[in-house]
Amino acid sequence: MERRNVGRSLRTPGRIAAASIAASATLLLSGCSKDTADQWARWGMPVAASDRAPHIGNLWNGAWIASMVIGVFVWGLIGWVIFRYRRKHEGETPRQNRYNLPLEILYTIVPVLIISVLFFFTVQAQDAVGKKADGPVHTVNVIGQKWSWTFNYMEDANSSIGATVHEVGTLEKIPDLYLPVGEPVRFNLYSADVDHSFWIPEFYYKLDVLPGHPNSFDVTPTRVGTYLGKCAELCGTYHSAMLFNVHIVSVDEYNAKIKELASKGQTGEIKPPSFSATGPLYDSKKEG
Ligand SMILES: [Cu+2]
Repeated sequence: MERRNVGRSLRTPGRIAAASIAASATLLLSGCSKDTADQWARWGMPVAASDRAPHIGNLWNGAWIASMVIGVFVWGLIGWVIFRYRRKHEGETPRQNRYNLPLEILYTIVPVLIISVLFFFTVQAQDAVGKKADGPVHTVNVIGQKWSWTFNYMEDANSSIGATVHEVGTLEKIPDLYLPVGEPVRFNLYSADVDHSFWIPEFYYKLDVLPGHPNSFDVTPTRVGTYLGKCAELCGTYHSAMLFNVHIVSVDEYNAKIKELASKGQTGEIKPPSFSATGPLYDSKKEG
């Protein structure tokens, strides 16, 4: 009689827990819009907007799937060992398995294999993302400055613009970056002061913006839309304000926008300061 009461009192909280888990899961799933569900399918990544993003996206998804498979396997083993080898009698100690050489070799080889596979795919993705486009059609020279961005559109050779045009962002007005859809763009990144990092989340890519050490990457925007670019390096007091709007537009719209900047008199290139005179740390001759 007493035993049955104990059983019942254990079962009831168990049922309540199961019911509340089911209820919260239903609530969570029913609250999911299609966008949220799609974002889950990308393991939290935004919708890609460049030709390079799928390489990172596949690496990201693959790494999550591999981690989950390994995780479920290890959790299963842990659970199995806990139940299978639990203490059945007072004072009993399970058989200990120390200095088991084959097991220890296995413990070493398996993680090395896992890391090697991840390393292989990481290097492959890195090479694909960092590959220079053959003959980029557009070049944008970017300057990161405390605490905004300057964009120079190097369009002298573009017959429908024929000039270099710039836009300087400030803390009061975040700048707009216009990019033509489907055409390769080369970004050259310069810093006017400290380390920044140029990041467009929809490109699945960011690159350091360093004083005295120009960086560069190529990308072809693939999806028309407006996105938010950011600085991804904690660079000082107003780091969080280092935002910029990214407008991926048709080639005609792009040309029109750049011409509009030119008509406002924003022609010529804004150059980053030279760091060669500020000491050995930023000696451009040494840094190449
Ligand atoms: Cu910054």
